[in-house]
Amino acid sequence: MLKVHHLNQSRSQRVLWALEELKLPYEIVHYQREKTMLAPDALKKVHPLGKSPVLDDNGLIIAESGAILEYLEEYYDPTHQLQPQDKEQKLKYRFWLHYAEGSLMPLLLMKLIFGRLGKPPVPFGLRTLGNALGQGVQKAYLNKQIETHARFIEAELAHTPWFAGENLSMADVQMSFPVFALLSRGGIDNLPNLKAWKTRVEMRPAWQTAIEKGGPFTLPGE
Ligand SMILES: N[C@@H](CCC(=O)N[C@@H](CS)C(=O)NCC(=O)O)C(=O)O
Repeated sequence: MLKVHHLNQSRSQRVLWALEELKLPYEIVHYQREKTMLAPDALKKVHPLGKSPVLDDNGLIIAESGAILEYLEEYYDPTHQLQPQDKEQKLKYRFWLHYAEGSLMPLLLMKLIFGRLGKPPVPFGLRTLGNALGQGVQKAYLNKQIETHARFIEAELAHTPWFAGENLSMADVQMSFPVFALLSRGGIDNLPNLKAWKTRVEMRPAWQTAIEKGGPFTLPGE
C-alpha cells in the first residue's frame, strides 16, 4: 500500500493530487507544522531530512517531490495519463519537473525569508536592521529575478493550457506548489495565464479530493 507522509500546507499536496489523478489507493500519515512552520521531528524518523513529502511504497522510502512524481509515473501510470509521449512535449515536461524546485522555488523561499527579517522570531532589537536588510535584498536582487521568471512562465502558458501541452501532466503537478506560491507572495501583477491555469487546477475533482483528504492549501509559509 502506498503511504504519503503529509505535512499540512506543504508540497505533499502535489503527491496527493497525483495519486488522486491516477485513482490509486493510498494512506495518509498526517503531520502538523510547528509554530516555527518547520515539520515536527517525527518526520525525521521516516527520512533523515525530515521534509515533506515522503512516499512509502511497501517499505521503499522515497523523498523529494520530483523523484516521487517520476516514480509514480514510472511504476503506477502504465497508460502515461500524466506524461506526454511526444518528444518535444516530453522535453518540456522534464524541464518543468526540474525547474520547479531547481530554479523557481529557491527564489520564492528567499523572498519568504528576507520578507520576515523584520518580524519575530528575529529579536526585537534587530528587527529594524533586519527589515532594512530584507527589503534591500528584495529590491536589489530578488524582485527582479522573480519578475523575470514570472514573465517567462506567463509567456509559456500563452501557447497551451498545461505546462507540457494540451493535457495535464506531472509537470503541472510539480509546478503547482511554486505557481501557487508565486501568485500568493511573488508580488507580481498581471499574470492572467498563470491565474487561468490555477483556476483549471482548482476545478479538477482530483485536486479537490486531495484537499478534502489532506487539508486546506493556502500556503501561509514554509
Ligand atoms: N525539494 C523538496 C523540498 C521539501 C521541503 O522543503 N518541504 C517543506 C514543505 S513544503 C518542509 O518539509 N518544510 C518543513 C521543514 O523544513 O521542516 C521537495 O520538493 O520535496
